[in-house]
Amino acid sequence: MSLERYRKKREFSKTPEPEPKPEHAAGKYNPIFVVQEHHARRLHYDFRLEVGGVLKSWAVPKGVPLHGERRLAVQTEDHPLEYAKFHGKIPEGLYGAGTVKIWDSGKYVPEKIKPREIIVELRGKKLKGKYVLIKTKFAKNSWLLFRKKWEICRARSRLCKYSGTRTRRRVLIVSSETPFPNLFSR
Ligand SMILES: [Mn+2]
Repeated sequence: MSLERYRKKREFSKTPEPEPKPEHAAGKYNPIFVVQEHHARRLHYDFRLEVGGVLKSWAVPKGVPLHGERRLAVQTEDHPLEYAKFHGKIPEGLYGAGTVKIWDSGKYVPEKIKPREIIVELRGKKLKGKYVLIKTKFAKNSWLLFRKKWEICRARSRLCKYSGTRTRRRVLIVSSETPFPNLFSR
């Protein structure tokens, strides 16, 4: 994975964004994730996951969902790990001009990291639980991002006994959101 595209788009003498360091060894610790609220020409949320020494990145126009919504996520260029701490103002006229705030961050536990499908358990302050990213066929770089509820439900089978009808099942899943908000927190 290369940071070439990240470098090409930026002039590090002008932007406050970090210049990538030469290399990062992939550690054994749990990798990090970050969601940056980016008030660019259009507000969007940049969702980034540490994979192989870089931050794999997606722009999510509506933000990372806390519940069951499926959101469009457009993959963007890999970013350096240092970017996870970046917040500030990218000056007018530069690529990505606008304010960047850290919306959430933390560690994650990778469950599946494939070229077209990613499943991770996020351990952020706001985002907790399993999330899925699936590459779509609609357009280049377009993915779907959503919270994986079924797994959580199965893990708590006591709460997931259902009559077998779709409706009942849905009701139980929704109601299972609140009883154990700390399921994935440390
Ligand atoms: Mn952005």
